[in-house]
Amino acid sequence: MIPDGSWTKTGFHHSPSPSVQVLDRWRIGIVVALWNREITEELERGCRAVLLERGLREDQIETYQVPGCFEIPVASSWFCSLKSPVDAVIALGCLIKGETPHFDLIAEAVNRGLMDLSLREGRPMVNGVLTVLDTEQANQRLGGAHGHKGQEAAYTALQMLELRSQTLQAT
Ligand code: DLZ
Repeated sequence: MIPDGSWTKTGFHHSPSPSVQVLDRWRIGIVVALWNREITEELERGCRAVLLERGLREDQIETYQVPGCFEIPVASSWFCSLKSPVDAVIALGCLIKGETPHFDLIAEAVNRGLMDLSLREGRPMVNGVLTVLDTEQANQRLGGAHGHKGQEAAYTALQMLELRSQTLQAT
């Protein structure tokens, strides 16, 4: 079930229907990493379900699949350099901590990459990458005790696009 917006431990998740501007004009790119695929497929499913349920059309949402989280920032940048760039990107992936420093290095690279891109492009890059110790922690974030991070990423993108509409009207 898709919850309405609410305050949770992790922040506010927006529920009001998006404005006409958002529904008519904005396009959203989803970049989903295929590493830990069962988990990331569910992140994407929940994310798309919220976007469609809130009124976006299928043609306003495009997905790029990448091998792993490390590839997310560059694929996100490709969304920004399209002839008709997307207005926000939602990054979905799952990093599971192993016994090497890989986890921290990739998590740091993805965070930094998305933030740099977001500031450079002036577009939201929503970070829906799970960083967990094991699959149980991941499942708790796919509709378990810690909500559904794919759905939350969708709400975050809609909330940022709504804010962007307002700031453009004010200038
Ligand atoms: C190499 C690697 C490892 C160890 N773990 C993960 C992971 O938990 N989640 C994920 O999305 N990707 C992982 N990768 C793959 C890297 O993100 C990347 O795809 C490769 O290093 C190739 O650049």
